[in-house]
Amino acid sequence: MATVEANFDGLVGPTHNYAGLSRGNEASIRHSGEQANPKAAALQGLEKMKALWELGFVQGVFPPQERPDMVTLRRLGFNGSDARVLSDAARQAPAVLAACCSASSMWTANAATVSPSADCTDGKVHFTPANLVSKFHRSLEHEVTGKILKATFNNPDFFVHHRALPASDCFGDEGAANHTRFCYGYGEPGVTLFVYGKESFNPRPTSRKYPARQSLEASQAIARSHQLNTNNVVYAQQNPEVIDQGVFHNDVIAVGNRNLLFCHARAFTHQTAVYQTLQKALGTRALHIVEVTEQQVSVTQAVNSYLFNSQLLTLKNDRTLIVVPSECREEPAVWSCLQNLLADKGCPITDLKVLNLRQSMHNGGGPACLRLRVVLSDQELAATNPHCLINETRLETLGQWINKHYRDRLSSEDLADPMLLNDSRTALDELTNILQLGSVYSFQN
Ligand code: SUG
Repeated sequence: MATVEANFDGLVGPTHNYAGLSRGNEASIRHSGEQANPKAAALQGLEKMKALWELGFVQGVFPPQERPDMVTLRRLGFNGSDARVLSDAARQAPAVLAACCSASSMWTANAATVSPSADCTDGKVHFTPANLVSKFHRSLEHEVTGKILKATFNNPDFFVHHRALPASDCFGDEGAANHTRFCYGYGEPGVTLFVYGKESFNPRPTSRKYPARQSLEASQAIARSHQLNTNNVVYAQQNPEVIDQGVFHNDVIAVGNRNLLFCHARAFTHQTAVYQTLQKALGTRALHIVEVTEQQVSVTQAVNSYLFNSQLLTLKNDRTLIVVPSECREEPAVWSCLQNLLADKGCPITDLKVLNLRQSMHNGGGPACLRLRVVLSDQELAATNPHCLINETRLETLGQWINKHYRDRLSSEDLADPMLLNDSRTALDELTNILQLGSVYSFQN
């Protein structure tokens, strides 16, 4: 029985814009107010899916959410026609309107935590949508995320869908961005590493300047409901100092694949102990650690380039590919670090792919943010909605769909345009047909 790691990438939504909504995420603040290009953003994301599919990986697609989020705007007291709701919100509460228009669901690493069947006592794949309570604009995602996950993995013989954790900061959950699974083969039981930024019920020193988003208690709750074996679960605290330097998720400073961990030397508190605990949990076979020191690449350079927000992928010939954003080429220390790793015969990272994801990067989302990893056996893959998987026809259809519906310019003044709402609904309605998801959006009911 073959088992693969499929990557489900978020399709960028038609309202992609730069609203500066994420304090603690340096790129989001730096590019706040700039004009965005939703069409280019969506095409860049599609190119990424194409590139990985062409390399032979199983590549899935995750649709965007309905934005502007009219249900939330009405819940917040705006009423009348849709046009009236939008214009009142733009006048009275532009920041609320911007939050309700964010295309942030594109970063599917934050959509959910997924545990493969090999790790769960009941032998099924478990999904928990992330509540994302740390940021208002992202807290609006989990309900529809849950619907999309159910429509994509729609077979109770193989898939278990949990509700998001309670919507409290005590259980702040940012999904797979703080979750890494180590294993030898994808189908074998693995070790789950949960990285948290704070302990809600046992406060210890945490970040000061920027909020820590993930709580230990959230990760523990997920480990319980996913029925993970406690011997195979490791919890590590993120270094609070790096959160204050813009590392708002662990995947901005560390990435793992199979028995390889690629990270910065300042990623975790008690970093050596974390390595030892992971190695112990993995048993007799070695955990490869590729650690980059502050002298080689500073945390600031890592945050600017998103070196660690890369994807590590096992190629068919068992070599390991690293997929990085083009910003890595522009930061000399990072580029030379990558060249040194590739030249080092003892380094498990052997191949490199550079992608242009500029539109997403300007909001703090690199290659790893854009994908949700779902490990699937061949039976589970066969039970997955096939219309959500990338193939040549789907790539062509989605490319045409983007070119037909997306604008190539979007600024904050455009968010109240009722035509943007209508165009987005038309596009999403068509998309649910392409992906055969049924009615997942409120405007469809
Ligand atoms: O949650 N940016 C996202 C970026 C998420 C990146 N994901 C991972 N690291 N896995 C965030 O901060 C910015 C939106 C704006 O400012 O318009 C935003 O939400």
